Amino acid sequence: MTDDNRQLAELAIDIAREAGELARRRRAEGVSIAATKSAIADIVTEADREVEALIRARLAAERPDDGFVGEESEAEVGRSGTTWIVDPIDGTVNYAYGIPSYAVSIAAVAGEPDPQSWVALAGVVFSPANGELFHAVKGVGAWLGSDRLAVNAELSPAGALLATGFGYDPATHAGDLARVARVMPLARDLRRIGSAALDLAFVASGRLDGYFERGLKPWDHAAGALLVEEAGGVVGGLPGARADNAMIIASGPALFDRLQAAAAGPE
Ligand code: LIP
Repeated sequence: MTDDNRQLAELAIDIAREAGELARRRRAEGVSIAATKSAIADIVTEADREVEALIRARLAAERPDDGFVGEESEAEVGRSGTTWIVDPIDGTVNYAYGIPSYAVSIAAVAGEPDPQSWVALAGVVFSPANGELFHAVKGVGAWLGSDRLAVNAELSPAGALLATGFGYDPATHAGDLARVARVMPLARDLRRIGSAALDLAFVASGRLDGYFERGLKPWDHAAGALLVEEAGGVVGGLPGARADNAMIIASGPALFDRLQAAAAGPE
């Protein structure tokens, strides 16, 4: 099984590099907004759609029996028991504004493509703007390039360096800000990077002590969550739940319970 997971990761790495180069090239040529989705701020660019089409075509050619769940196209049920969970450009608003913090996120999961039940087997988060490629293989480990990753096991006396995000719907912002106020006593500072996939990759690599956010979609966190877990971290949702749209919490073991309690808030 581990060799199979390694092969899934190698395929995802190859596809992520090709997809990321397309995204970077399109960004340099100029980006156009194709449509808005859940809210006026929830945009999709022509590049999002083109990059997802490339990823989907490569996976269909290499693994025709697998399922596919992507941010920008219809889901497809597979016959193999493996499903690919894809965000072609995570950090779309950054990408549209020319902020170089966006990533191609590709994960392979076993079982139903449901964050409450899937088993992540392999995950890749690729940052085309600086060429950093993070990947994880279930039961083997997580890497940035060829460097093994580990979450921060110890916290600074100054507090935790945390990251979060805010929803596209302005009606959710008051609740998100109240959550930040509850969490800040744990923090030395807060970052809002604008890509959940990069937030999770940075927790896995020790660049952040923890990350929390409400409102993510499965493709935002599928690959990054495996990076954190394979780097010795803990990923969860609200107390008693796995990471999902309601909440994701990711950190080293020493911080997780306190961060989850603060982010979840009063019962
Ligand atoms: C984004 C996430 C980010 C979140 C944004 C958005 P997208 O995903 O990566 O963490 O704060 O609201 O969901 O839309 O760029 O794929």
